[in-house]
Amino acid sequence: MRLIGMLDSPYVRRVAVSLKILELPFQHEAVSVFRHFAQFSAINPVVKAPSFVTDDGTVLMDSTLILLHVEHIAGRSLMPPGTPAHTRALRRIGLALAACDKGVSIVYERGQRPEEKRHQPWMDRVGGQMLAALRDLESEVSDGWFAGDSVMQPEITTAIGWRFITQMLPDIVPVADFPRLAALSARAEQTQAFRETNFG
Ligand SMILES: N[C@@H](CCC(=O)N[C@@H](CS)C(=O)NCC(=O)O)C(=O)O
Repeated sequence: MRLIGMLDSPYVRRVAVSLKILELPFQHEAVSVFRHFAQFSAINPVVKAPSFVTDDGTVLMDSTLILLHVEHIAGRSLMPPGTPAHTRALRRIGLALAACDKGVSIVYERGQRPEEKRHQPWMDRVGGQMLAALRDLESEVSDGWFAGDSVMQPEITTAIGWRFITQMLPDIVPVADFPRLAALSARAEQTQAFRETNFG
């Protein structure tokens, strides 16, 4: 199994960390959607990170779909059992992914669009959506992990999203307003799976 994409992508990193936690061996290829476009295109012409090449050579994309596949292979889920816990987990992952999507949009606006073509009201709107997702997520975090003792997909995606957003957009996020997210992220980053799949 091959995981294609840079670990500064929160989507690539959530798959990498999940694979480590599920103890599934994989080959990581740090190919950038921008700097290595031609190399990426040769693997997946759609150039979406993460791309994931299965053992039979099928190219999957979208981190959530890739996670469904790897959990299927592992015969183990990183989602909590029981409908109420599962529903809460989906809500938290949804918030974390929405925050990442908005963060990525801003990073691309800043990195790809010439300054004179940027539309500040749009940037403000996207930034507001990102902060709204983070605020709702902050209100869901208690001390420690979301629930129980183990790192599951809600913690993985939340911690990775927080690290990505605060690293890439420090001017937009008032970090002091999110002490629980900061604590969850710090705790997650100390675990072996996170240390082995370092941001960047
Ligand atoms: N919903 C997708 C989002 C993936 C995504 O947007 N990845 C970015 C890298 S962070 C990408 O592929 N960018 C290149 C592009 O969209 O052209 C997922 O969860 O995998």
